[in-house]
Amino acid sequence: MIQIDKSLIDTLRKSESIVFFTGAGISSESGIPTFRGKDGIWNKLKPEELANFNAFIRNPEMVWEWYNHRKKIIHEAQPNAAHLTIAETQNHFKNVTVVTQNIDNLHRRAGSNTVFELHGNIERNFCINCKKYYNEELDFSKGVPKCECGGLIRPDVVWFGEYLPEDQFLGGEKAAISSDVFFVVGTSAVVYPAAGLVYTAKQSGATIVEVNLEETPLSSIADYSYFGKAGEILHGVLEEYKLSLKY
Ligand code: BJW
Ligand code: ZN
Repeated sequence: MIQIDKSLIDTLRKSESIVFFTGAGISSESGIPTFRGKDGIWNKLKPEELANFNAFIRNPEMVWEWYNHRKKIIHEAQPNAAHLTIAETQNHFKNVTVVTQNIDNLHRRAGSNTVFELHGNIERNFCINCKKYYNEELDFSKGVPKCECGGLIRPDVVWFGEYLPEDQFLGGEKAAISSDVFFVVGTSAVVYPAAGLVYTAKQSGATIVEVNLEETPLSSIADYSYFGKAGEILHGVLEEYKLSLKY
């Protein structure tokens, strides 16, 4: 059991606005593979071959195969202790915002109310030609599904070289600027502009708390770093916080 610093609990007791900035590591305890690191899917598959628009145009079947495989895993997954603890913090703080790079919907399924999704959502799809949304189950029986206009349908996720959805990024940035405590959970923090929000929060005066299995490029700017499983550490922080309220 990791010791949570008393000074962090004191800071939390004075805090109104908490942000949880999350990445693939938070969902790994739900059985969803991460991208990088020891068990990352990109040890086997190269990101540039799959997570970009040119790859999709070159080989839409292969890219869809990858997303359908992940969709199946995501549908079978359940929110874990980390997602549930984050949702529970809503009972204790005035403003709790989740800013996630994940496309798996698990924060909402866990009960988090304010969630900004920086890299899209695997539940949605749209036509690359006319941008019409297709959020119902797609039919792959005749190959890659097409829009009524003839355009290919793609998942509504953000690939390399693509802009992040502006409303989602601005929402995340606003939350970062006004946060008192900014948790960075389960992300390798190498993908931009998402990772830049941690610097935005730091420059705005937030206390940065990193939760990861290992060090990341952000560890040096974190005020607190806890190395271990997100579910256990976040649960530990909330329990210590609740305990402190009794005295
Ligand atoms: C645990 C754990 C447990 C595990 N408990 N922890 C050079 C410098 C700077 C930027 C660039 C550059 N060259 C290019 C760029 C831009 C590029 C970028 O950042 N590249 C870098 C990688 C070099 N960014 C972009 O292209 C972005 N767009 C953009 O910049 O637009 C402007 C623009 C427009 C036009 C032209 C040029 C620029 C878009 C980025 C989109 C990223 N998309 C993906 C795929 C999304 C869809 C999908 O899911 O399929 O998003 S890539 C992938 O990485 C995914 C993730 O959201 C993202 C981040 O990964 P994450 O979440 O951090 O996961 P991992 O696996 O990396 O880390 C997991 C961590 O968890 C590890 O640290 C583990 O230790 C930890 N862990 N178990 C706690 N139980
Ligand atoms: Zn269309």
